[in-house]
Amino acid sequence: MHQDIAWQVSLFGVGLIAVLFLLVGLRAGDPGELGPVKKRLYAIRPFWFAALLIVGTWLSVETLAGLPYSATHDRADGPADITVDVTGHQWYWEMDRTQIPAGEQVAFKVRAADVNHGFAIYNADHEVVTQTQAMPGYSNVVRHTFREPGTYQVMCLEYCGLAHHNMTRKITVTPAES
Ligand SMILES: [Cu+2]
Repeated sequence: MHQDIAWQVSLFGVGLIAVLFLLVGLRAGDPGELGPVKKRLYAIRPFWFAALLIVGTWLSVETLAGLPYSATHDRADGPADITVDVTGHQWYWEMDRTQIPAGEQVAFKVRAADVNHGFAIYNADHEVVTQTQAMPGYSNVVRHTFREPGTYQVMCLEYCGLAHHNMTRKITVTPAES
């Protein structure tokens, strides 16, 4: 869904730039009167500046207010309840387990078979619940306790080639056993 929107916005932006180039190209032979044009454009400059200041301030507050992100992983304190072996490949995730009961601490042992990948787990609201790097030759362990049952999605956070966007895998968190 997000990728569709990004694609449409990019296409619209590229189209807009193309139209601007075309207009400038068509009017290239017509020098016109520079004086009045300059005067008019200079007159709207303070408004442009004010508009950019407002939009820029709003965008900064909206996007930066949550930084820095708080830690999403659990502390390593004694053995985890469940260990899941994860290996990132171009372009899929190999996992020895994708069903996890809520409330149990999981240690994801993350490796890569070829190039660097980014192992990130998203909840249903598309928020990252935890993440770590998947690197060839290393084993990175990230611990997480799923509190909410539901479907989670693993995605790759490190661009790793042609089908990077296809590196998804579902994790199903079942209600806590009690
Ligand atoms: Cu990747």
